[in-house]
Amino acid sequence: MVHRPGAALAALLAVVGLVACTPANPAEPDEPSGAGEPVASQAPAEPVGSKDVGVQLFQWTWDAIAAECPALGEAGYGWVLTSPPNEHILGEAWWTAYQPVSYRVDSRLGTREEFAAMTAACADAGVGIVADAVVNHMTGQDAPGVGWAGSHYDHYDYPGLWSDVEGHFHHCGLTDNDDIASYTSAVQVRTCELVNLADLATESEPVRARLREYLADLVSLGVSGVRIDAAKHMSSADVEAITAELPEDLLVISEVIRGAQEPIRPEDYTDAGDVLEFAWGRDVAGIVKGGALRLALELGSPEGSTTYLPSDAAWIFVDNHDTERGRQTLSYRDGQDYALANALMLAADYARPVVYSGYAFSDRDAGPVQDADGAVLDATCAPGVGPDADDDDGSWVCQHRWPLVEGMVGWRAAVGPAGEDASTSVDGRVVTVSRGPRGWFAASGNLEPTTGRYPTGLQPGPYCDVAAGPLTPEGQCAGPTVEVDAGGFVEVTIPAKSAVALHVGARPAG
Ligand code: LM2
Ligand code: CA
Repeated sequence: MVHRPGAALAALLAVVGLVACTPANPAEPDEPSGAGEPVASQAPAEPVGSKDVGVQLFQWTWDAIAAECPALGEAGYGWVLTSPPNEHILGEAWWTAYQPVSYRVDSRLGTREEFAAMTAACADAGVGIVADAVVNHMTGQDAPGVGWAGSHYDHYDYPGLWSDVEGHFHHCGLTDNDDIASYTSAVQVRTCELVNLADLATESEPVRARLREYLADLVSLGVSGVRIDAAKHMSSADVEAITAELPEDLLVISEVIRGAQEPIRPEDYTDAGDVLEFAWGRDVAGIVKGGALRLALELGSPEGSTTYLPSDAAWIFVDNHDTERGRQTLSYRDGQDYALANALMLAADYARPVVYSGYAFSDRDAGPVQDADGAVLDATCAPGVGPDADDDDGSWVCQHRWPLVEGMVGWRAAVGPAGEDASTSVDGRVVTVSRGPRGWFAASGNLEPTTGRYPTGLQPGPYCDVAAGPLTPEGQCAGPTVEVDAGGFVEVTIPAKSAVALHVGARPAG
């Protein structure tokens, strides 16, 4: 079975009851109304209600995700990417999660029951769960040990699951220690070991069958999708075989890090489903720092200078748990530039976005805050999270609640996919995006506030600037109110390296 990327997303959204619906009173993609026309005669535009935004809640417990889901759904997020849910090695570092010991859904992030309760609570809030599936490898430990749930293991022996004598592991014999030495060799990348991690023989049918069973178990627990970790280290045929029996509507997102000069390409994996496009986050970092923001909205488009995955197969992100620990992308430490990059991602027409949300760290290996037994403590978001907050190590950065990020998630949910009334214009380092009568967005790469008068497709009247955050629970603007005049024009001051965002779903009450 072949997953069709666009169809898989539509189906995911349908599963959680979020499929884009045509408003009862469709807004006309008209020119702004002429001066003198009475405002009351205008048919109000309505949000089109598409929720294609994911959020990676890195190292959040199942209980904490369940508690966050109502707010996520309210903000306009469609799904959560979790950390791996299966049994893993012991230890404080975050990356213990990437060394599986068994496929028991029992980890320091929560039990099987808690996982199931999370998928149910999130479904109630209209939010899907996508689980990170580590299926390329097992542990990288040379000494035997015991996993989180009590399973005994040795590097190449996982009793009742995998064993060397049955041929479940690769020993590539191509490098000194069987580790991958060169990414220009596809056979090394796929059959040698990634940092000593015991590499499963994913071309063999018994291995594939057991991995299919694990993914089916996740589906039985209510997931709407899976991220295939280290997909580059398996052939695309292996990924297709392992995911072949998943329900047609399940989201499959392969992690294939794009690398220059490498023979294995993200494009090779689109038959299994969607693929993460790593180039977007790398490219946007320099663009936002430089300030020519127009380029960020061209990434992946035919006018852009880069070759990316096709839009309908791609998921993009400003950073993830790996890249925030490297130097190639922006991260929460970049403050306002980072918030702006997220806003541009959410305003872009290319692909679909994944917001990242983790915890502050100075040591690359440092895990999330844990109790004496190693169980991760439930994440909480402090009031006032945002680009200027000074986060102590271990505190939850809650990027998904930063006002500009959350406001733009609501903007995207309200304006829906770019239709024929979508347009973009550039004025120096200011770029504006119009989504006809549903929304308007302006971002500035200037280092000083920029004041200007701009045309929009919005109906006249007051709108909340959601760059300052979504509507308050009382229906008030979180920040400034912007008046759209009778001709459809706005006069706004865009703060330095920031944005102004207006949409039909966020208008001041009264
Ligand atoms: C991934 N995608 O392909 C994950 O996104 C990434 O976070 C994982 O690496 C990697 N693949 C394997 O799943 C992380 C982390 C590594 C860590 C591994 C395994 O970035 O640093 O490696 O997980 O836990 C650690 C040590 C490494 C050691 C290895 C095996 O850092 O020095 O290698 O464990 O013991 C001898
Ligand atoms: Ca492999």
